[in-house]
Amino acid sequence: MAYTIAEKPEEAAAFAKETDVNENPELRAAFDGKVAAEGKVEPRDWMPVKYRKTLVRQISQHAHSEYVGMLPEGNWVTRAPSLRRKAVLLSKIQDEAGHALYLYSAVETLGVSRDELLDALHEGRAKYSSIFNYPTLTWADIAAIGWLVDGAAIVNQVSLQRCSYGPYSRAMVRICKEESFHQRQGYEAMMVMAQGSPAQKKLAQDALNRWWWPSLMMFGPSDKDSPNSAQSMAWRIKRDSNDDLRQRFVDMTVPQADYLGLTMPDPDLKWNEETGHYDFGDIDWEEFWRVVNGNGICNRERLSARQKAWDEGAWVRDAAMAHAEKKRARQAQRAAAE
Ligand code: BYC
Repeated sequence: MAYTIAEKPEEAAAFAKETDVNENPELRAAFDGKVAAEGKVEPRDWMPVKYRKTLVRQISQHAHSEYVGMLPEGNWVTRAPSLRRKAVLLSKIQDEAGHALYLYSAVETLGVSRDELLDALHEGRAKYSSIFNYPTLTWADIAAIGWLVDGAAIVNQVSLQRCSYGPYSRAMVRICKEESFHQRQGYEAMMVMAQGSPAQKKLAQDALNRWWWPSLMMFGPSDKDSPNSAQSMAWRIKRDSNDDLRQRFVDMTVPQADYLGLTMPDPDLKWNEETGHYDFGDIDWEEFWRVVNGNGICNRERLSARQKAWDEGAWVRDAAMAHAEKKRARQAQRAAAE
């Protein structure tokens, strides 16, 4: 379906104005009070229909991102340059699968089944992070993903640890611990390449050139073009704006690139003494929307890889269900005999 930014603010305004059918003012006041007091909303608490919808939207997109995010890295498992690198990459990818599981479970607490979520992904109806639609051409791309992509993810997710929805916020605490290891191993791998032979340094610089701008796009559209931010921040689902988080990432990452002796691919990047932040060049929002709308370099490949894995895993799911059924029948038989 075509998506235009211009349509979105209207949709968002209509969404915020709608009131829940049969909304009870006392329950609503209790919910608002809890959110204002930094309390956590739990699955069995009453919540506005739109709060639930927003959580399902954001957390499911996040889960799909972790799930699809295994693919660009999976591309290098058989070609990692050493046994150590291979073992680290394998466990990092397993961590991403674990993150997807925590997040799909968090969505299930909101009353949506995992099958529904995966159907939406496989049929191309669900969004996942734009970043995973770029190819991993060289080993340096794997290092750059750890350093930049996981680095950007941490900045976003540290903020989400304070999300008002309990299960999401708790999932974020655990995920952040693992992401921080991912970021460090990526930076270490990048350092080895940046300080290696001229050919290795060239690969490192090339990976930085290709991953820098897509990493900035991970934070989403500018605040002025972000239809969901205002309501999500009012409900304390999001705690910082897209632009604030993006700026935090830039400020954190530029000195790291300097330390590596690499050059940021942005001629407009410079320290601003007055603001105490780095100024940076314009993001190519056309590219961003193209990728978000399914027309990035790897969108089709990613979805067909996920669909194939799902189809080929059918016998495993069937076997697990048959085993669970047998176990249940055996237990019932034993209970009847006692
Ligand atoms: N890509 O109103 P906005 C990882 C969509 S995985 C695609 O600002 P919101 C890792 C947005 O969904 C980490 N779509 O939205 C894994 C919305 O569309 P709908 C992934 C994007 O939700 C493996 C529309 O654009 N992290 O770390 O307020 C290996 C308008 O945007 C993107 C998360 O998912 C994008 N980049 O804010 C290595 C974090 N940006 O739904 C690493 C959780 C925006 O209205 N998510 N859109 O049709 C969030 O924090 C927020 O959802 C966002 C967007 C900041 C991403």
